[in-house]
Amino acid sequence: MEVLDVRVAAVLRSRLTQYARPPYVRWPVRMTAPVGRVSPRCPTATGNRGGTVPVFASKREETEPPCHTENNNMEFPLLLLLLHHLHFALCLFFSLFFNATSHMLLLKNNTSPFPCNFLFGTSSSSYQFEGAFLSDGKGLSNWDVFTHKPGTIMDGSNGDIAVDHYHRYQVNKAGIDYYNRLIDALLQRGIEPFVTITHYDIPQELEDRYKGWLSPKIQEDFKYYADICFKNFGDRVKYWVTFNEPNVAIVRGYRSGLWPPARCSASFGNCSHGDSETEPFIAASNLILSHASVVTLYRTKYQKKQRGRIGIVMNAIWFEPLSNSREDKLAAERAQSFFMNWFLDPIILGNYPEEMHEILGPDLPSFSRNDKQKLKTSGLDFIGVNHYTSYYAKDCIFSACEPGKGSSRTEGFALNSPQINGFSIGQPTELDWLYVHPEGMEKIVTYIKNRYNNTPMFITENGLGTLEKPNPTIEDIINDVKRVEYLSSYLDSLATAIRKGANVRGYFVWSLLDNFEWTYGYTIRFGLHRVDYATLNRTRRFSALWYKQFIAQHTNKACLSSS
Ligand code: PNW
Repeated sequence: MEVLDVRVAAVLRSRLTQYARPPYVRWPVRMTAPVGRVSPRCPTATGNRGGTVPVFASKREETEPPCHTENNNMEFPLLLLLLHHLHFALCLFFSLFFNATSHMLLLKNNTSPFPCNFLFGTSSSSYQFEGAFLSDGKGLSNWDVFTHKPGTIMDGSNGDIAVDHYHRYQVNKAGIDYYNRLIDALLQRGIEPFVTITHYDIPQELEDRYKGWLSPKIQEDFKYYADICFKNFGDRVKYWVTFNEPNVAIVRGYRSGLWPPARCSASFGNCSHGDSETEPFIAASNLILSHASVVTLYRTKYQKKQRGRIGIVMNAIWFEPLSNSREDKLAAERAQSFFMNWFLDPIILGNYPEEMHEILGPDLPSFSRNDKQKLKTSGLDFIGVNHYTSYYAKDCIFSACEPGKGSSRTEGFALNSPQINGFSIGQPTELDWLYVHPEGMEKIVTYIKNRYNNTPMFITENGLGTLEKPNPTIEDIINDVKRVEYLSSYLDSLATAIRKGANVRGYFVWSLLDNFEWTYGYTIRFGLHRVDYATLNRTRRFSALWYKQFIAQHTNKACLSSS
């Protein structure tokens, strides 16, 4: 009998008040650490099936004997379900489904398309998981302040407690201790921490003092904070991410104003301050240069000794032209340039996309010679890709578009939306921005491969958010077949891109647990494990078992076939 467990994601955060850069900058500092490295060649039973934090298959090195049969993998989940839930009919359904889906994607000779040492994992973020918002001297973040304002979050909630990870994961001492213990515990279990230095939230004090990302001063503070992270954790952390989805944070913070610091102009949203036409580009420029400063710092002071890699994570939507017309194809290109390439081009290629220069003119801040030099020598080691959905893109230069979302100059005059003129890019879900379009995974990965010279990629997030019925039964809670279908179809599409040569090194599901879904509060659930918010108890969903099984099959096959 075998157990192969998924892997845990962990959220890391340092509570660094005591290290504050003078006079008293407080990065509450959220570091997200997804991922587990799972490369069990021949997993054995661990007996660990419960608890709040799942613990998993350890890293097994190439010296381990090869696994015998794949059939063994089926016994444990089936038995576990039978014993634990006594829902016999349900279990039978699950086990049949397991058998049917977890063998998917194996190639004819029974090998997996995912290369040896491919990392499978799940992801999470500190604000969404940790809670403990005033513990251990942590300062307020811009998200703490934002969520406490009435009317900002759908269900009136906030991340004060979130899923209580800060307390539930281990003894609650000061922040650095917390992360040290967490990192050590992950490594002991063969799980590779993948640490995001900033996942949206920044100290409110920096907003108050100099308007956060609108000021170039933030570069020094961000560098100071990152230095503390490298110094304290870099001996064990080998994958660093400077920012999570700066494209989403900046668009929502400075164009639509839906997220902190809630700045926009009147035609873009309902804000008391801001300028949607110019501020997003100023904020992005300071953020790009902050990334470059921190990468330079890592390269010059730490990388040689610590031997880690550093990258950035982008939200990556695949933009499909609405029609075959040349205009719509160019519009899809522009939509991509104004969303993702806006950040990746300067970091990897040294300047903003040409279309941005043409359309924005002087509203696009230019990089000084010094900045360009810094960008050129820093770059990145990998691109993190958060991919969930695809949108249609339609031209608004040569044809008329309704004014409003998507069609503005700030988005390159490319109307982009999952539904245009009654055409829907895929199956809608319970989230208004998420439509199921698995082909988008292959397309976006291939696009990034071609544009950025096949830089190594990690799929740092992919997953499905769902609503839960009031008073759910146990079956409602654990039977998340839709999530399994979503994940398996996107993995299938990813496998195609890898077979065709994309340099993808890992894939992490968003998310390990249900958690605080930003302006949706706790109403939307992305977890492989369900959280009961009254008790904070965790319950494993079907998708967690399915993913465990999937990882086992693919990890083992890949390594056997390449050895
Ligand atoms: C990501 N979109 O956000 C974030 O990194 C996570 O914190 C978040 O919980 C997760 O995805 C699920 O939403 C996104 O509009 C925000 O395409 C917006 C989009 C996608 C992802």
